[in-house]
Amino acid sequence: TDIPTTFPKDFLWGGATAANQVEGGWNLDGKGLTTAEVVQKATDRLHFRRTPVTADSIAVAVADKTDTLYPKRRGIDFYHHYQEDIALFAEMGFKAFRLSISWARIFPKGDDAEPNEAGLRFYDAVFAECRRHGIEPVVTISHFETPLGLTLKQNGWASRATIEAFLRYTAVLFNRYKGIVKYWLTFNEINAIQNGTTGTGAVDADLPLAEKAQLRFQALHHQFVASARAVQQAHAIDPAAKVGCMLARMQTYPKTADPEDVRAAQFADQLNLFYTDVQARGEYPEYMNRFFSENRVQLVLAPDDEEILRQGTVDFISFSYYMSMVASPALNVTQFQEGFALGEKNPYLPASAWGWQIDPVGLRISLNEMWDRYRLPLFVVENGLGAEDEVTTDGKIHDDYRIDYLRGHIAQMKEAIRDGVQLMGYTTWGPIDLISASTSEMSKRYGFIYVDQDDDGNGTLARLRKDSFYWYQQVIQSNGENL
Ligand code: P53
Repeated sequence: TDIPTTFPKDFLWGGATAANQVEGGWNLDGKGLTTAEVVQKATDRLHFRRTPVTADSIAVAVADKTDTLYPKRRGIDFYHHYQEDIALFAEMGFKAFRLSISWARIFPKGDDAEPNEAGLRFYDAVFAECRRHGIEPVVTISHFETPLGLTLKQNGWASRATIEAFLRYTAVLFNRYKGIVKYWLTFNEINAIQNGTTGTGAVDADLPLAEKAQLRFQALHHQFVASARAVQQAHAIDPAAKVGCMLARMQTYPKTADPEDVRAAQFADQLNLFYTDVQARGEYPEYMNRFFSENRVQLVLAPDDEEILRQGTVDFISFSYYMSMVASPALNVTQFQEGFALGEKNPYLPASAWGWQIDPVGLRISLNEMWDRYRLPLFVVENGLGAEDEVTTDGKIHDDYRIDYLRGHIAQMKEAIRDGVQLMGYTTWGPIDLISASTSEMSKRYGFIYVDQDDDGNGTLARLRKDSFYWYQQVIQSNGENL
């Protein structure tokens, strides 16, 4: 049999962004507010978790018409720079551009009677620009951008009614972009329900701990059902469409060879992979029944839900990969009440300035594990290094640290392909500098393209090519041979 030795010819090289981190234009052309735009920027960069959202903080945010405390309102003004930015992606040779649609541009309150034509026209123009450059759009339908209207009206995904609102939104997208968008992702990092409002669009910061898990898993269940129905809807509207799920993969290692530590790591991996188990295999895995019962989570299921989950499994599996984790035997349900955590230090790995442990081999391990478990095509839709960059006096950015990070991960993807893993593509996170999701910083930069803007929103917004720009260009040009 043939053992592949390299990246497939049609490999989707590119980059990935999200509307709320790049677009700006937060109140233009009829767009409504999203939950992303009411989260205040973090005060501590190593504070991995977002500033909590409460009913009071939302009221303050809604009354505030500026972007001072809310950098996601300004993004990098992709709303007005998309032609220039997509042209730069094309110059690097991108085959794919992953972006999200902001639901509140299309349905400003989330469940309006009619879609907002001006919002749709923006994405028409973005997709036309991609097509002009031969770039395949990969579209995330919901990337931490629940319309605030749904939060205020029904506490977002905590309510089952949000499923219907979502399906009206997806029907508009699938009909309008039939033949234009082939690859869709339903929910970005669906396991971000662990981060509360960001993932669920529900306000739960003031709830007692025990009630948080209940709310978040119920919200998640509604997302699972919505996602499964969207898969079926997409296939009915456009038989050529491919719909994937998306997980923040947290590859976890045991701290020592002590079987208790090994079991702790296995458990942590189960709690991470369970989301994809549901979306790819069409049912909740048995181990979650024990977890739910031990943590007094009681899911409310409608009569058809299990059948919907079985019928609406995904066509491919996408995930983000930034780092690996070390399991602590103390891991329990509090992980789901307090949000993503960096966990214990791995003495064998370096970490970024934000404490994210850099582990290229972990990507090969994850790819193998996920391929073995699901036998579905995989797509790495986020990977990258957040770092502060320095512009030299001659306008250059020498980001060799970023090149090293990406080179290591691409080399390990190649190993995984040689191991037999089916890999569709690789879109790096933030091909252009953007606002960070967790801390809302501009100075946490991921891009091949530098954007002249600081954490307070000062700057010309000029776009500059970093050293990594030219490096990635030749990686794509050589189809991953020339690293
Ligand atoms: P930032 C944590 C762990 C892994 C992925 O994150 C994460 C996060 C943050 O919630 O999110 C994804 O900008 C997410 C992107 C985000 C990117 O990783 O906090 O899908 O929206 O920007 C990087 O450095």
